[in-house]
This record gives sequence, C-alpha cells and structure tokens, in this order.
Amino acid sequence: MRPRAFITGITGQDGSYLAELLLLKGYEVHGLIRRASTFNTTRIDHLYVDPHEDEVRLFLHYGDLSDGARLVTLLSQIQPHEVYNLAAQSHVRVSFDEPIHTGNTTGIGSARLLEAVRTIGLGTRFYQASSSEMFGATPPPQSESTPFYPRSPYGAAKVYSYWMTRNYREAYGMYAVNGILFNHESPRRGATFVTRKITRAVAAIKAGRQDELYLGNLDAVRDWGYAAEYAEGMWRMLQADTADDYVLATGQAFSVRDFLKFAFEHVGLDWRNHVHFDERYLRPTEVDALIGDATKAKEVLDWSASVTSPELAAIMVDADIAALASPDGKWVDKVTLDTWAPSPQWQIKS
Ligand code: NDP
Ligand code: GDR
Repeated sequence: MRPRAFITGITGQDGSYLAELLLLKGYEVHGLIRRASTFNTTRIDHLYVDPHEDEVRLFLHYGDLSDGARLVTLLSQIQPHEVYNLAAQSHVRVSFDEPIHTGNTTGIGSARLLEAVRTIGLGTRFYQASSSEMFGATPPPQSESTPFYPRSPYGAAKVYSYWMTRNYREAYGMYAVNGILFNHESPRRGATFVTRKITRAVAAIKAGRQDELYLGNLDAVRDWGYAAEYAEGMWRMLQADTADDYVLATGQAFSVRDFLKFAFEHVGLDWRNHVHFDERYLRPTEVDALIGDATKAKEVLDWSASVTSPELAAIMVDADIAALASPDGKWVDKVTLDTWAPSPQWQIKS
C-alpha cells in the first residue's frame, strides 16, 4: 500500500523540501495550508498537479493549528501513516512581539495535533519539529542530553511541544519523536532570517539595485546546515525501529560575520562597504552560540550533514542571483535525490 503522510507547515521552507522528498519516495502527501488573501504556496507550486489529472499524489487542505476540531476531522479522513508537525510561528525576534500567538501556535498547536493523532487511534507515527533554540543559554556543544534554557517565547513554546511529544510517547505508547534541528537554510529560507536576508542583499547589491544592508548582532554563532539534507533526517527518524529524539546539525560553528564574509566574497564584494548596524534587529535576550553534536543521528540513522556554511552561502547567493534574473519572479530551486547514502549529494536544478 502507498504510504500516506500529513505535513503541517507544508508551505514553509522545510515543508516544501519534505513534500518533495516524500513524493520522490513514492508517498501520497497531504498538506495543511492556511487560507490567505494572497497565494502562500510559492514554495510548493512546482509540485502541484491539478486534482483533475491522473496520478495526483499531493493534496492540500485548509486548516490551522489553532483549530483542533479541524485537525481531528482531517486526520480521520486522511488516515495518514506519518504526521510531520512543521507548522509554527518560527521567527525568534517576532516571538517577542507576539508571545501569546507564538505560544498558541508553536506550543499548544502541537498539543492539538498530538491529541488529534491519539484520537484517531491508528498507530500513526508523529514527528515534532523541535529546535536548538530550546538550548538557548546552555553553552555548546549541545546534544540530546543537554539541558534546555530557552531565551525567547519561541524557545519556551518549543520546549513545551518537546515535552508534550515525549509525554504522548511515554503515556500512550505513541510513536512520537522530536527532531532537534539546528539552523538550516536554503534558497527557500524566509527572507527575514539572517542568512537569506544577507544572500538576497548580496544579489541585489551585485546587480546594482541596492547598496546597504542593516543587521543586528554579528557576533552570534550558529551551526548552519542545508535544509534539503535535513528533510531526509526527519524522514529517517520516523523509519527507525523505536521512537527516540535526535539532534541534526553539522557540528561546524560560524558567526553572522563569517556568513557575511562567505556570501559577499562569493561575488567579489567586501561586506564592510555595505553592512550597517540597526538596533531594531537585536533581541531582548540573545542566544549566543548553538553548535550541535549529531553523533546519535549518525550512529542510529546513518544521517550526517555534508554542506556547511561556506558552501551553503554560495548555494544561496547563486540562487538569489538566478531568482533576480528570472523573468516572472517565480523562480524556485528544485532538488532531486540522486544519490543519498552513504554520503548525501543533492543537486540544485534551475
Ligand atoms: P517557516 O517559517 O518557513 O514555515 C512555517 C510554516 O508553518 C508555514 O507553512 C506556515 O504557513 C505554517 N504556519 C504558521 N502558523 C501556522 C498555523 N497557526 N497553522 C498552520 N500552519 C501555520 O519554517 P521552517 O520551514 O524554517 O521550519 C519548519 C519548522 O521547524 C518550524 O516549526 C520551525 O520552528 C522548526 N525549526 C526550524 C529550523 C530552521 O532552521 N529552519 C530549526 C529548528 C526548528 P504560511 O506559509 O501560511 O505562513
Ligand atoms: P534564529 O535565526 O534566531 O537562530 O532562529 P535568525 O536567522 O533569525 O537569527 C540568527 C542570528 O542572527 C542574528 N542577527 C539577525 N537575525 C535576523 N533575523 N535579522 C537580522 O537583521 C539579524 N542581525 C543579526 C540574530 O540575532 C541571531 O543571533 C532560526 C529559526 O529558523 C527558528 O525557527 C529555529 O528554531 C532556529 O533557527 C534554530
């Protein structure tokens, strides 16, 4: 029987790569989308097939993590084998402006979905998009056994979802796992996260359309990986014999300043001629350094990251230059899984 997956957050960066990957693996994919007055499906438009055609395997359903009844109805109809909970208010800085909304979506939204999975009672496997932000102020390296010390409403909401996922596993015997993912980026990354903000600016500056870029804290250290590779790690977590929690990370640490250097130098520019400080991009409490130890994922899932920040910056700058040159502005990178194991090789196709 064809495996069926349900993805919340399918219109986001990770949801789009995961949908692509699961379709490549032969799944029937169902995604939750929010009704909006403008189209919000740009990242998955290239996967969409008119429902009147034959061989349709991607289905989109309106809904929202704030509406628990809708989640029960949908899961009852779809009867998925796997549920991936990727939906969230995912911006750390914005979570200080909207702490209640963030708690309701990023925190309690997960509880609503867990409860819906439990209610339909079909043994569905559940993946929770947990985050390195849960470690917050705890110094690196961070692994599955590192204590949490969240530094934002977003981080606190993710800690709640992490423990709810573990509790459903322990209380009800559900196959429910936390993927504790460190920062992962791509040409599909939201434009207000720092890497994409930088690479879009580099493309615009190179094209002569922009001259300045305003940023906050350049000293923050992150472990930036490539989102397409992380989607495979999520899937592998749900294929393991027993449910467990895993860190996915590259183990490589770079500062925002390093990433600036990689991105600007890729097109022969000096970032110091273009970047200015703006305090509006500072956070009330910052997370200074996140560097992951993904040994367990390597040992149990045979997953490891191959792309680190210097290469990632080049991939993203090249993609933003291509996007700027595209006539309709609808350019989306397309990824194909050519050879994954044992060493992951992904190809970007324009
Ligand atoms: P994005 O911000 O790109 O995508 C978030 C998705 O959630 C979008 O599809 C968005 O829909 C959807 N969404 C937001 N609120 C709701 C809601 N109330 N109901 C239903 N859907 C909603 O995030 P990423 O793809 O980068 O991340 C995926 C998940 O992984 C998130 O949970 C994030 O917190 C987590 N994570 C991300 C990491 C990263 O580095 N990218 C690292 C660790 C964890 P819409 O398109 O309509 O806005
Ligand atoms: P982060 O990602 O907070 O780690 O959360 P983000 O790219 O927003 O910030 C990374 C670091 O860069 C510093 N910074 C800036 N950040 C933004 N957005 N804009 C700026 O202008 C800027 N200048 C400096 C930040 O202070 C921070 O230290 C991401 C999200 O995807 C979360 O959902 C996910 O859980 C974590 O990664 C792991």
